[in-house]
Amino acid sequence: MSDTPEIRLHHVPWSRSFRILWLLEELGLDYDIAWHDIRKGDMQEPGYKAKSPAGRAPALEIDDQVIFESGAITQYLAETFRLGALGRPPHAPERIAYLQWISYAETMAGVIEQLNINHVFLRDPSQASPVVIKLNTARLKGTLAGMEALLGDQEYLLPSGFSAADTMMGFNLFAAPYFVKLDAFPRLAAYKARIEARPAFRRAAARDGVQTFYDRDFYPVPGPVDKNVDKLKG
Ligand SMILES: N[C@@H](CCC(=O)N[C@@H](CS)C(=O)NCC(=O)O)C(=O)O
Repeated sequence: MSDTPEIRLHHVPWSRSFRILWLLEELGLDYDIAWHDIRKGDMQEPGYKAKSPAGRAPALEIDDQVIFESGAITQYLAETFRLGALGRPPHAPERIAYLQWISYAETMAGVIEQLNINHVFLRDPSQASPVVIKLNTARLKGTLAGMEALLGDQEYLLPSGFSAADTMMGFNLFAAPYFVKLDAFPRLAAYKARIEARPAFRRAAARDGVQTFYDRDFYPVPGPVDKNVDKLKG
């Protein structure tokens, strides 16, 4: 790789690719952005699928390599450019927690994706499933509660301080409050304010612009729905 790599981020505004936008800003790397519109389906074209086989964002072009999956991109960038500061190397005391949080962000994002599909994507809202919404809202609450408990009094996800595990959460904590209010999670609310105050986060947010994906501030669970869903919450 060259000393100043050519970097292009394939990005959907305020989506999971925000994780990488923010990380690139934390790393102080130069990059350009290929913007994609999730509603237009351009990521399903064969040209893009050669970069990201599932037709998803992010994908990152770096010199002659292409990487897909935000967790893999996050680990690669942190390890390649600032392992000590933003990554946690093998055998480091926080290595396991670091890897866990990177994957946990995707567990939570998968639930958010279900809520996005049901509340926002469907052109015909009558096709939305109240049962799926109720179930996934409960599951999102569960992942937030787990994070609140593990965060404890720490400023960031790892006791020693900020890392690329935190940049993985940037999208999640942007999207989650549209479905679950953070009032019941004071540590998470403070953590969200803390990450949003970071200069690199603010630069990434400014580059992304005003979000236009959600057309209201909060999407409640429609009711009433089948009581049996409570048994499935998991
Ligand atoms: N596990 C993947 C998921 C990426 C993903 O699903 N991104 C969404 C945006 S948040 C996407 O591109 N969706 C396009 C689609 O579903 O058609 C990652 O973390 O990179």
